[in-house]
Amino acid sequence: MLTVFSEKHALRDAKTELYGGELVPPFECPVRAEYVLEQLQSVKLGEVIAPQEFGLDPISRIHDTGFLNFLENCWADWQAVGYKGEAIPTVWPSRRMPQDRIPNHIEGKMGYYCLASETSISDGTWQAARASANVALTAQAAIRDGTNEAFALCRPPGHHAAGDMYGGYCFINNAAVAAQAFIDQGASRVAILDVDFHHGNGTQSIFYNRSDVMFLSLHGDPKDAFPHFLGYNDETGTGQGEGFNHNYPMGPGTNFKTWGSALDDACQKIKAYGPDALVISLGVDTFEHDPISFFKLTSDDFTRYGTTIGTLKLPTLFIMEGGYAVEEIGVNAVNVLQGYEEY
Ligand code: OKP
Ligand code: ZN
Repeated sequence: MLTVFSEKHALRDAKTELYGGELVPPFECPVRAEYVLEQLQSVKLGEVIAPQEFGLDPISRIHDTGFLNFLENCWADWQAVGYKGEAIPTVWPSRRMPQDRIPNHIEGKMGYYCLASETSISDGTWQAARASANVALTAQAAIRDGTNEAFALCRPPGHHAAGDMYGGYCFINNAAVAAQAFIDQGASRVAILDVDFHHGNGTQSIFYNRSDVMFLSLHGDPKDAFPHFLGYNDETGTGQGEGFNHNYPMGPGTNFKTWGSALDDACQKIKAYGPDALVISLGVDTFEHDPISFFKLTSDDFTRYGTTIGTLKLPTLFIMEGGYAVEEIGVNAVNVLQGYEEY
């Protein structure tokens, strides 16, 4: 399988994550991508290429221009105020406040454009996020040009990023940008299957009122898991999008028996939808030893479900999302890709 990878991922190297009231080293760290790269090279999965530059146009199809300008300038604006630490918001437009005023001060801007404050912004964040989107778009272009499957080794991840919000370690929604590129190049329908442990709230919100992109997500029940405020199974889409959003929230301790049945159900819906392309938001934080998640998939389960995805026989773009058991992240991610190829 073709892989796209950018060394620029390493520019995303924040020193802090707000976790349990402490500032700790981020779970979403550069070594994650290096371990996945090492594993796919050691099993000789296939060619690894660097991304092309696509510019901001395909990203602007998904993200608000004000939001992208904010991301680009956030770190400089934060430093200009004289703050010493990494950029973390402290105030939000919460209930009974207007949702449409954008403050001038960086402190207010951050709250306006942020959905979760664990994710610090620092030097290089924007450059790495741009490179990550280019990785997704390069893999997408390979599929458009006739390659049946490709792996975008994206970092930072993207599925929590909405049209105008970052958070949950995500800045640009790589999966959404790639799905939109398929549509803009003539695809009638695209399905996005999100198998990351966390609900892909950003992707869901981006396509919620559309029927040309179906979103399906298997994830920890938001009653108990991040992002906590989206991902319930009664969220089925609105307007034209009604019936094109499918959530499978599952509780603590969920094993492959339960998870695999949800996947089978999702695959049936994808088949019935008949998409021209399938985008997989591939997070491997469903792993039994993941430090921030509560599902119980084993390394072998990743191979098994890769094969299930392969049985759909669709042009498939895998996009790396989460996975924080870094020692095993390479084996687990590459197992999915090898399982897919086995079919
Ligand atoms: C990003 B991705 C746990 C707090 C979780 C953020 C998790 C972001 C996950 N106590 N904080 O979907 O893997
Ligand atoms: Zn996740």
